[in-house]
Amino acid sequence: MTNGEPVTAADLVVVANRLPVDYERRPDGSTGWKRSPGGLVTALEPTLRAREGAWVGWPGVPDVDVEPLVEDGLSLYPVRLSAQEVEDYYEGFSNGTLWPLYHDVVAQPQFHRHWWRAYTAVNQRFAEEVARVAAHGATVWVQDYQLQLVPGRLRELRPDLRIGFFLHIPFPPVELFRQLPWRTRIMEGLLGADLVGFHTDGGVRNFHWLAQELTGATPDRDPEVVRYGGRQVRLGAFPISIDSKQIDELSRSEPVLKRAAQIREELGNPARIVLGVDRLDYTKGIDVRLRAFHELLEENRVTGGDTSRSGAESAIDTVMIQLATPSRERVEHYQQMRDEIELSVGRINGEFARVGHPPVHYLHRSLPREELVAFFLTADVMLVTPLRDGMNLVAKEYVAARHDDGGVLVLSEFAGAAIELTSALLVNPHDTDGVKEALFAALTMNVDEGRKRMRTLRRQVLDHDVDRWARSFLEALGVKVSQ
Ligand code: ADQ
Repeated sequence: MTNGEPVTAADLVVVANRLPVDYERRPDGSTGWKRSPGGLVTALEPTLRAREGAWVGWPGVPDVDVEPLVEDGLSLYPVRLSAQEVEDYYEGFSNGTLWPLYHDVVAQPQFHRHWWRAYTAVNQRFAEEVARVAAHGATVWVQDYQLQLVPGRLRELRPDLRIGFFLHIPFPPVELFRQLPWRTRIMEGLLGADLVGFHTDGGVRNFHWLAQELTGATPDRDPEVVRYGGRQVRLGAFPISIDSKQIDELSRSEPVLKRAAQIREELGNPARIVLGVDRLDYTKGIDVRLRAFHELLEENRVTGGDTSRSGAESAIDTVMIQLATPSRERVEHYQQMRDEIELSVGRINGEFARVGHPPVHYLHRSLPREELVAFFLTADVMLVTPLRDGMNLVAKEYVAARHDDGGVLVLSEFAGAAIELTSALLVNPHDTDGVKEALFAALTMNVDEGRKRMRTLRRQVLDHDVDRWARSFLEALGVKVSQ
């Protein structure tokens, strides 16, 4: 997989917490690289190749020194993190402070000075690595909340660079951001960029106000620009998307179609299948949808296999599937949440299962792409109920997979995706009755109405793919993007 020499003066540098490959120590003692292809790398690959690009990031394993490498034509520059830094910078400040704070404090953020110190040290290291590999006048695109100090540090080290920053999670309301003891330092870090991008206009507005309030930045005649340090910093909303065409094509392929039918059969051909797919995270509202489903079972409006229950004669035979990718398993809050979800699943199945027919199927693992698309294709209702989400790609993936115009999407109004996917059934995830009624409405929706809604959703998702997202960001940054 590895070939050629890494570029030494890259014209375009992407910086992210993780490289698009993971370093692996195999059981036999050998080491190697495993690709973890995400939407970002797929979207950026052609541009990175065309411009002699490089990617700077952590290889996913602490305390290893790895040389720069070339992977499928991309130059990769690993940044070393110690085990202590992973604990303090990544699990601590990034995921224990910023993640809950930026997601409307749905969990309590913790403020620890030693976490902050690790965050600044690691951001400094990332900035230094970029400063080493970027050619004179190069463009640098910094990704996400783990690296908010990189633009500012990089500008000090390399004023010749053109710097963009994109935040993949929500940028919080003013009152919440102001809780952060290091709020001014973070704002100054971000203002080191020439362009700061968010998923939504709400993020742009919050940032615009805070920049003035905390750093003395001044507004410009252009409402999407602030002036800071004698420079103009452009702000903008760039809603991220997916490789829609790839998912659409996959969903039409023979093996996926077959597998979709097979899944339904394995579930005992229920009248309706409800699906949830998430990284196991407390922001995703998995508990919300389990509660709504549980109440529908209790009210005999749906039945999960036990048709002999008295009062359930006219209930809709429904199975719920929850697929959850393991995530941040060393963080205590995540362990607790996993226990709570598994308790709820056990309770629902204990009350409503018939032998061999549990109403909730729960898989705590990551699935291959083809398998995931087969699940999307067989699900009559997709439940996406985060309490807060920057965008939520799962909602868009479900839509892209429904080439048959079938299926109904129930979507939280607190996901960034709700701004574009207005033909979904939008719900407030804090309102259990509202989620329950929307789920029931989705289960009983008239076929024509469902298809009409799905067609509208598909037009949006197929027209606005991840390639268009990357292109529009880079163009706003002033980069000429290759066709
Ligand atoms: P995430 O919080 O990780 O992303 P999301 O946008 O939904 O959330 O992306 C999750 C990805 O993981 C999807 O591509 C999904 O298919 C995949 N996935 C989830 N469960 C899976 C399973 N069991 N098996 C296989 N794959 C699974 C962050 C922000 C989001 C923002 C993205 C992109 O939190 O708000 O949309 O970045 O900017």
